Amino acid sequence: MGAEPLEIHLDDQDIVRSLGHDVRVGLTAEAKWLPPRWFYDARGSELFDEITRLPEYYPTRAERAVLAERATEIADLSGAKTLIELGSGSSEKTRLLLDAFTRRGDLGTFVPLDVSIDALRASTARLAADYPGLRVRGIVGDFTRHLDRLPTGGRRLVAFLGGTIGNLLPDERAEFLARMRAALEPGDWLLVGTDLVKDPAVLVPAYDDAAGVTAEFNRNVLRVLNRELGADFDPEAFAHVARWDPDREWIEMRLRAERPMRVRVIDLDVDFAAGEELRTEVSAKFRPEGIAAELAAAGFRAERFWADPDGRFGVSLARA
Ligand code: AVJ
Repeated sequence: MGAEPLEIHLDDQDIVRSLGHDVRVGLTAEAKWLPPRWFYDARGSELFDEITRLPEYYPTRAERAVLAERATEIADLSGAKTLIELGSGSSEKTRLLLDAFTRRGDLGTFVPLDVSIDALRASTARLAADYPGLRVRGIVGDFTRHLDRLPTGGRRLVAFLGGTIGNLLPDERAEFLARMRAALEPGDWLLVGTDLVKDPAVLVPAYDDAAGVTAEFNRNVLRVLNRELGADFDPEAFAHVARWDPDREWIEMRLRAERPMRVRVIDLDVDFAAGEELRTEVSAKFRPEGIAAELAAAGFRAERFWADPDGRFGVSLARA
């Protein structure tokens, strides 16, 4: 059947407009910040793939262990005909689900949605080649903005893996889950992966690896700003910071200006004091009871929760 042409809801103009908006809001704020979605250009998506193979970065392996064990159960319980994956990236772990659905002879369509057109092009081509008979409909879009563009009809399972839901702030997360629920019909399912609260001695190195790949990934957002908005950041003048916030139970990635700087972005002069930090990502860690409560508050029925044997990462299956 092969991959269909990508459906593009985020074109270059959109990207520049919405990146410009985020820069105006985030870089003029008292405490500077940028949303993490801008990491994922072609290079950023590659760096993230590299992160998933680092010894310190356990979430990908832990989630894969859960999916390997539960994929058949997920396919049986949901009986889905369409698998939609939000923030799909390379869709590597999703193959475990595709294999289980294929064994049932059930799945008709796979719909990966991602902000990175390059990552999607590569993954849809590979998947179409490896799963003959599967209809692959890639959507270039942002899961916080384009939930209304998901295909309707048939029983759907929406997979939101990797712990990416943790990149949303608590109020954004509640809004996202409510909108997700509204986009689904009774009988549809949501599968969501969440990294779990654990010892900061394990958490922090996962976001500050010895090889410095995460530091490069973090600085990549400045390269994106330079390219897309003609900014003049010197990425090397920013140090990578990963910090555990024990009250909010999240990891923050920051970029710390190593000297005073004035950076030109669009029509803004952005001043950094020496040592000033720019927050580039929040990655929330969860407790099982908290996840269940958030799903219920959004109108989902949490049916299953599985963690890997070391209790590092959880996967929840909920019914709309
Ligand atoms: C893919 C968003 C889940 O938050 O762990 C990896 C991204 N950031 N290392 C995460 C990330 C730094 C990752 N998510």
